[in-house]
This record gives sequence, structure tokens and C-alpha cells, in this order.
Amino acid sequence: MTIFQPITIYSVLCVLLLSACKQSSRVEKTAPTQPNIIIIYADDLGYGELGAYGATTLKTPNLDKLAHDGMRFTNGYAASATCTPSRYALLTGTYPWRNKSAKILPGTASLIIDTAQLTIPKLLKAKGYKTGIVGKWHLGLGRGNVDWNQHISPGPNEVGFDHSYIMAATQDRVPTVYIENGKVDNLDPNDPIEISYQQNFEGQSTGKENPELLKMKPSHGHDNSIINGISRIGYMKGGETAKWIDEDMADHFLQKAQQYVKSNKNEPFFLYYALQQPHVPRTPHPRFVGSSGMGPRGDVIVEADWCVGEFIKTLRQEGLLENTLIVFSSDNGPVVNDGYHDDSVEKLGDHIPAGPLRGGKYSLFEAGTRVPFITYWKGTILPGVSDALVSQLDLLSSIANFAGSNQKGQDSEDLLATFLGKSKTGRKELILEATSRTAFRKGNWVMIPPYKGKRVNTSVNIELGNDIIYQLYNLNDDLGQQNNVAQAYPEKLAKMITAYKEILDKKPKR
Ligand code: NG6
Ligand code: CA
Repeated sequence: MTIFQPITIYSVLCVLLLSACKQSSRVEKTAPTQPNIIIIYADDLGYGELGAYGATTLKTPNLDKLAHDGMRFTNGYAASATCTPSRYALLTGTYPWRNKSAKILPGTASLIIDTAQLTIPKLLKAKGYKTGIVGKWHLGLGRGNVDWNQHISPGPNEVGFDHSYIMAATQDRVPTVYIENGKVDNLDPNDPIEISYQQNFEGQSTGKENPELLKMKPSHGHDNSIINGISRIGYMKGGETAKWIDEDMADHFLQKAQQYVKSNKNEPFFLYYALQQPHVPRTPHPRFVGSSGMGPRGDVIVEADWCVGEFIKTLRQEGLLENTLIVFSSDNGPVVNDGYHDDSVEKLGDHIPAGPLRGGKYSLFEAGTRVPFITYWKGTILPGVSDALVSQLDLLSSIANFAGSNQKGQDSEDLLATFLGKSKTGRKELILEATSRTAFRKGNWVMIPPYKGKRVNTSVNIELGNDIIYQLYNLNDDLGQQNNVAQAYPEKLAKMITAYKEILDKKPKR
């Protein structure tokens, strides 16, 4: 009897251990232990554009719900007042002014993220995440002279994304095709694509020479190749079957994002869903035409809001909502007329895209970079409002912490507790950037150094923030930056200049 006893205990232990192992592997399959992460990123959506941020005429119920049920940041910033630099900073956690290529790029630009550089998808991949991007890229592709008919590389797949379904640059720039994992989607090899930003191809109509062919006319720029009745920036020939239909783009990207979630739901995943709205050309699907009463600009914001609602619905249906951190923001501030006559100015009515802020896209004033910024995680982030100073730059180090990685971005602060609503502490200071100029925020003060350029870009009707003297604003009592108090607070100004220069001068440029 005594001989058998240890064996019995041993076998009981083994059975227990085995069943525990089985159980844990089963648990892992159906409910990943690491929560999913999704960044939904709008293009040119201003601080005052959502109901949750004070809009009254424009209705954005789905984004409002996200904001009300999650954490709504009132001092959340994009790293720049234009697209490419903001997206560069978002993915790398590095200030865009450290990279001289981080400027608005043509569709033929080379990839501006070094393939050796740390990115959000790269660090997540190392932690076992599946990583995907659907939507606008605008960070360059290839190494110059891209042949659009071959495999296009390097691109998103070489900087950390397992899966990519993108447009190369912007909706108003050629090539107007979707690219899946480096391959133009639906391309007929017998009708190859040719792209140039210098000269037209023989026999191709342009907005400049054939305005009668246009359904949307340019107001400034945008008068090169005509595609789908809209003239673009740059010239394109061929690739007929691959060309996107602008009015279907929102549905198309939404479907790809939903598909991505469905096929990756059994493992932890990261999805960067980069919406194309409300950037020009604004082309709502016919079912949204007239939905805002504000013309195409309002209509595509309603459409984007709907897309977010549908996307969240998919997460709910797949049982993923309680296990997914969602971040929503925009790449830069608003612009009403950005190059097409689309009734955006005429039909704007009472809507104020910048809300209480001064400036807009391209501007060093607050509306250039301060944007809607929402974090949402059902059941984990308690509803609230946070005034903490946060930047999209900070997502890299915070997400790293979230996923159990000790990686850090060069200029990225770990504000995970703040993003999850557990702390009200933000960063102390932040360099703001707009079209290669910089300004500085510290606490509630903003300092803009002197810049000689014109004060107002009259084509887009936006104050750029330029002045020949130093500007200093106290956002505490002057959110709209109406009173330059540089002269009244010389010591404060001097301190701001020193702190600003310290950051600009001391850290190495890439
Ligand atoms: C500008 C375009 C503007 C927009 C912007 C990029 C002209 C006159 N204006 O050069 O329409 O495309 O670039 O916007 O061509 S961003 O949001 O991608 O930075
Ligand atoms: Ca943009």
C-alpha cells in the first residue's frame, strides 16, 4: 500500500496540472490576456468639430458617445499642424522637427521612417501583437522612383505592420489607388500605372486645361490629372481598374478595418485605422449627401462619425469591446477651404471648426495642433474629462508600458495612467510645430518666437501665428490667444525662451 501512495499523489498532481494547462490555453484562445489597441485617426478634424467638444450644429453621436463614456482630453495635441509630421510623431514618439523629411509629402516621396527606428507597431509585434493599418499613410513609400506596378517597399510592412491596406498619400494626391501589403489592389498588369509630380503624360486631361470635365473645381492648386471628375495634385496615367471611387472610400476602409478585427480577434491586435475625412476632396457617399446641411465638409464628418459607430458595433458584436483600448484623435486642426470649391465656406453656418481656439491647420496658434483626443475602454476607463497636457507623441511610450514593453520613444512620455484616467498628470512642456516653425507650451503658457512669414494664408483664410515680435499667451485666461502679454511678463518670456531652446538645442537631431 505504502509503495503506491506516492505514485497516486504524483498521478493526481499530473492530472491537475494537465487540466490547468489545457484550461489556460483554452482561455488564451478565446480571450487574449493582452488587450487590443486601436488608434482611430481623423484627417483635419478640428477641436470644435464634435458635439462632445462643443459643436452644436454638426451632429456626431457616435464620437460623442465615445467621448462621454471614455476620457475626453481638453489639452490633447497632435505633434504638428499638418499631416505627415504628426503621423511620423504618432508612430515613432519622436518630434517631427528632428527629421527634416517630415513635411507634407508628395505621393512619390520615399519612406521617411527609418526601418531601424522604433515604432508603435514594431514594439507591439515584439510583444506578440498582430499589427495592422487601414487608411491614410502619407509617410512615403519605397526609396525613390517607385514602380507602382511592382511590389512597393519599404513601406508600412517594413516599419512594423503585419498587414497594411492604405492610400499612399492623401485623397487629393496621385496615385489614387489602394495598396495592400505593398501591392496595388486590383491592378491590371496590361494597364500599368505611371506617376509624375513634374509633368503630364501625353493625352491625359487636367483640371487646368479641361475644367469642363470636373464635378468639383479646384480653388487653389489641385489642377493636375482628373480622376473620377476631380482634379488632383500630380499626374497619373493607367491603372484604370485600380483607381478608387472617392465616394466609396469611407465604406471601403471601414470594411477593411472590420475585416481586420474579425480575422485577428483571437490574438491581441493593434489596428491603426486612419480615416480620410474631412480632408479634401470631400466626397461623401450619396447616402450622406445633405446629411449635415453644411455641404460636403459637414457631410463627410457625419459619415466619419457613422463609420466609427459601425466599427465600434463590430467590436461589440465580436465581444471585444471590454478588451480593447481605443484612442481617437486627429492629425491636425481644421481648414475650411483647402483647395476645392465645395461649398464648405458658403454652407458653414454657425459651425466653428476650431471651437474657441485661434488659427487652424498650418497654424502655430492653438487650433493648429490642439485636437479632439479621446481614450475609451469599456468597463476599465471610467467616464471623465481630463485637462492634462498630453500629446500624440506620448502614445508610443504609454502603449509600450501597457503592453509590458520597456521601450521608450525619444520624445514620448509614459502617460499611461493619465490615458487610462487614473491620473490627472500630464507632461509639463511641449514643442508645437507648424510647417517647419516651432512654438512652445509650458504649463498654461504658450510662447511663439518671431517669424517673418505672412500672418494669414489667404488661400485657406487661416492665421498662421507669424509675427515679427515674440508672442506670449496665458491660456488660463486667454484660450483664444487674443492678448499677447510678452511685454507685460518679460521674465516669464525669458524663462520660456530658455526652456524652449534647451529642448531644441540639446537633443540630437536624427
Ligand atoms: C497642401 C494642399 C492641401 C492639402 C495639404 C496636405 C494645395 C494648394 N494644398 O499642399 O490641399 O492636401 O497639402 O494636407 O495643394 S495634410 O493634411 O495631408 O497635411
Ligand atoms: Ca491632415
